Amino acid sequence: MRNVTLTFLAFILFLSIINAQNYADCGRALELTSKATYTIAYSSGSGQEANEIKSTVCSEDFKEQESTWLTWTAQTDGELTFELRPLNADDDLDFVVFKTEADHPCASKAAIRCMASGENLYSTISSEECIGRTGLRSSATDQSEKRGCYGLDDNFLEALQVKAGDTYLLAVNNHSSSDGFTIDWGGEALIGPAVAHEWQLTMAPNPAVDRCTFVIEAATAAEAQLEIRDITGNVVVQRNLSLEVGEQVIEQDVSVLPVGAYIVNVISEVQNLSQQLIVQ
Ligand SMILES: [Ca+2]
Ligand SMILES: [Ca+2]
Ligand SMILES: [Ca+2]
Repeated sequence: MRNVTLTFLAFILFLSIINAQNYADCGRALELTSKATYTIAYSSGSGQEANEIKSTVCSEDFKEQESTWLTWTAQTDGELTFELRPLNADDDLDFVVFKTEADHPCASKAAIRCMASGENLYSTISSEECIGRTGLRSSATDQSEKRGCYGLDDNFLEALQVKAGDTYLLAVNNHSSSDGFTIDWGGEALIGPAVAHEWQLTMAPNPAVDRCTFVIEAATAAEAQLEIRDITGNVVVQRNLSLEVGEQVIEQDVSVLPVGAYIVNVISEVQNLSQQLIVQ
């Protein structure tokens, strides 16, 4: 039994640790499909394309060094942060985050975060803050840190505010060793394949007595109007809605409506939805 357990544990370890030498080029970036913790175990060199990061806002000469390229697409809107933890705790990692287009990512990438801080060479000023763990976090307000470790440098940059469907690239360099790193995630946004939304209106309970819950599934964000009409076509309830992509729940008091059949309409420039509601 012990052997079976050890074999199983070894298999799990094999699954979660990824050899990075295949991911040293933008065109072969490792696609991350969830906010799981990934360990990129080893990286050597800069791949077949040796200078893909090029000059960015935080360094005139940001060359690839033991580089690893990762990519992901945001699944939902919101804040997204990550922390890179070098497997050698005191390694000096640098990174650049690019926003890009999914259909030609390497040609269209634009740097939006750039981290180059690290050791102060030939200086007695402490560089403790600028080696080891690095990444993006909610409390940071800067979008780049230059080489060395000066002023308010703390190895962390401002969080991303992502939109569903946006694609990102992350290039990570290791200036100290060819050992890898672990990436952990934070923020409420999800990453992974796009979730398909369709327009839909459901309501419960139906028949309703006092209250009815409308659930609207929207494929795009839209300003909309919810109206309830009686069987003669008179509007008896009218409400303005700001629909977001996805499911939203709207509570409606129907206790003042006379018993009978009604039509519930959700009207927007994009889509109209309609259902019959019975009030008892
Ligand atoms: Ca490369
Ligand atoms: Ca660094
Ligand atoms: Ca900072």
